Amino acid sequence: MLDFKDYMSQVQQKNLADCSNEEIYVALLNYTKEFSAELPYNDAKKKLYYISAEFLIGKLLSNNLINLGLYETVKEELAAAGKSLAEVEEVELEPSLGNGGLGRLAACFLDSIATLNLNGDGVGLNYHYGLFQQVLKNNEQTTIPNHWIEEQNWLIRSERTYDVPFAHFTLHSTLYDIDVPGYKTGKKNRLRLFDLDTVDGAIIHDGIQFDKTDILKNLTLFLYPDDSNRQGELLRIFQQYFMVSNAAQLILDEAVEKGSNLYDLPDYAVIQINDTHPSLVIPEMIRLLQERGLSFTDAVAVVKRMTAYTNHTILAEALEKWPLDFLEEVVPHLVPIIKQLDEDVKANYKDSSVAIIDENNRVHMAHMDIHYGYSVNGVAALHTEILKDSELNNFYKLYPEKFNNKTNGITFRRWLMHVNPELTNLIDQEIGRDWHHDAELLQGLLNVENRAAVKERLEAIKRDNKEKLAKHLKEKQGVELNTHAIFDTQIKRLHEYKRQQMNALYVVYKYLDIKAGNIPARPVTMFFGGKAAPAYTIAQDIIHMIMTLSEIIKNDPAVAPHLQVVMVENYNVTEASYLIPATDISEQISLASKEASGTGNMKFMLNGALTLGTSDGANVEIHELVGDDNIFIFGQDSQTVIDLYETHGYDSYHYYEKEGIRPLVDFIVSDQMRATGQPERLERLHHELMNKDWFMTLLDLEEYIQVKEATLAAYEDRDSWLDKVLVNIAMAGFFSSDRTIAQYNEQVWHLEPTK
Ligand code: 26Q
Repeated sequence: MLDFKDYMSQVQQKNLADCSNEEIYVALLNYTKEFSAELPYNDAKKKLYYISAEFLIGKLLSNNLINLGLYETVKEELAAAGKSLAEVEEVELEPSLGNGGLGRLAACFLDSIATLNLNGDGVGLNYHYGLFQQVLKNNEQTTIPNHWIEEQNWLIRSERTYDVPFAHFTLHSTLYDIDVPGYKTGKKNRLRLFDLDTVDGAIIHDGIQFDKTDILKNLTLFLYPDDSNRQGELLRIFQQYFMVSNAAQLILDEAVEKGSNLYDLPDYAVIQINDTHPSLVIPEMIRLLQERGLSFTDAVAVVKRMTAYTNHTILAEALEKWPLDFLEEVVPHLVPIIKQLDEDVKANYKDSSVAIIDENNRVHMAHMDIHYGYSVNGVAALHTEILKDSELNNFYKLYPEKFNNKTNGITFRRWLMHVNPELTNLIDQEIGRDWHHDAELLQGLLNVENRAAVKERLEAIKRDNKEKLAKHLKEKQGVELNTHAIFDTQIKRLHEYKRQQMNALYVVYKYLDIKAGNIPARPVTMFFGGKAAPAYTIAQDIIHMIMTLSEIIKNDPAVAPHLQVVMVENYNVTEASYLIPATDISEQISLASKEASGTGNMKFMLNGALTLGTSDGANVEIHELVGDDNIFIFGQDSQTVIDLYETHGYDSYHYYEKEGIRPLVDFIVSDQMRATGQPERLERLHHELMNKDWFMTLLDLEEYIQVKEATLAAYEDRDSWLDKVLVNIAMAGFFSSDRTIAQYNEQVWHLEPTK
């Protein structure tokens, strides 16, 4: 294939220097697609189907160029023509086909599966609108639809179509593919997204409202925002069944094409169920196998040998339990199968806590996965232990052999090479390039000969990345940053358990402290970014508190030079790629036991930020890897928290009454806050913290403030801080998703790499 410059002149008949960034983007998109089209698929007898309601792939241009080995050349050719690849990238719309961690994990996994030459595709839905766009107005979040499919895009329409039967009609699907090239492997896999041709954006009104009942027009219209409000549940079931019925038919067809007689299907296919959203694939696969001649018993046995389930949360309210009535209304043909599976369970196990259908006729999707799959995994060591010891203990006692841990990971192609090219170059210069294929080799950074010079470079690179972020945020939302400040960042979905409200209470502390005359050694800039589910009122209130504080501080000349609070609008993968490389302190402050893993924590570590966090999720493993001196840990541990829940032993009012806490919490409803913000929102949040505080913010607040102050002080010892930074980068190799995927393959999937 031609190189890009020649492709432009010969195929597109254009001179690069005369093209707009838009024209270059479209040309590069097509060039990349054509280049990738020539690669063979990974091919082996057995294939993985990673079924997920979300794939938060983010912009694809640069990552595809990196994986195809074209990045450097294209960048240089553009530069020679006076163009910037970074500016061209900005033209691409981000496909935000995920809510947060779970969706982004699926995207990192696809990259690693392809890179390890494993035959595995992602299977999901082609949402026409990704997660809503967040617009910040009057210190509040408003939402607008997030269209990402432009006329020229990454989707490749395939010929494949399936009939998907619902209670009152049958739908015909269309399948789109997106190529997933491995990193310099010369081969590829696919992300396979099912869609419906009749979907119609014209039904959207008033922001992101639409008629929830018009299935033909809305089925794949929107990705669901992780929502505590349960309206639209029926549509969610329509989506899930459409996804898994298509997936199951695809799996059967591909296996039969390769010679499966269906009894041996597990030799041809393995299904990874990404949380419970695709769990209906179990009864659907049983149904289809029966249709193709297998007995119920044989079909169940086949399915049991080919499905594996990943749990991503222990929050009870997030575990899907569908009322049997709903399933009856949408997919009545699955109900007898689910009832039979439930009866079989009840015949074997008297313990009602492991039933599939409970006494309220709710179908517990996770229970079906555990009984009828062969593997159950958590996503970090602590999380898996909690599943085994508490949340799923009754299942662990039945099937100890099914439980295993797969600590999450991130793809270093996107989260280091793409977002931080300068750091990538430094590492290449110091230890060579072998770490590109074996991330543990980053540990070589611990023994570099010219340590002092490397630390100086690390400092300079961080400064450059702060400048890039400053330029970006200036253009995007008009804020001016002081790049000499310490950058402290908390970016993730808004959730009470993630405790953005605790960080906001620190802001109150710092504000009052500066007002009292304690001027910090160096200015601090605190970044927040995250979307709140539209129906999650308290999360909206927390955004409001943060933005109100930000405004008060900005307008206070005594404080503004020392403290800045920035709420980054519409936090997504693209924003993350600016924020993470520029950050000094990574805020990972969830209530211990509640954050299954976290993956942002890994991205920050890899980019030389130090973690300020609780002993939760993968923070525990980061702590073990870097040691006490290179991380800032605070707060009650998971066992204490679990005990507090069990004994109802937490009383927020008791903590509220403490001398150091009450003034901070009461500041939320102070005259100053009321004058700038909305009293209703502020009062609700104040009331919640004082009287309920389900995620125990006040329990850890005092220690958090103390340790955060110590972290800021530690920054002032530049020499020692940069040693810590170096250790963090060097030890981050464990968190490569290549390691995670290698473990899934060795212990769960058993795929033969193609050579
Ligand atoms: C469920 C029902 C109806 C509508 C939406 C949902 C829904 C959607 C998304 C429920 C959950 C999610 C997302 C969960 C998630 O992102 N979990 C995160 O997974 C990461 C990857 O394993 C972990 O690192 C995080 O700790 C975990 O919170």
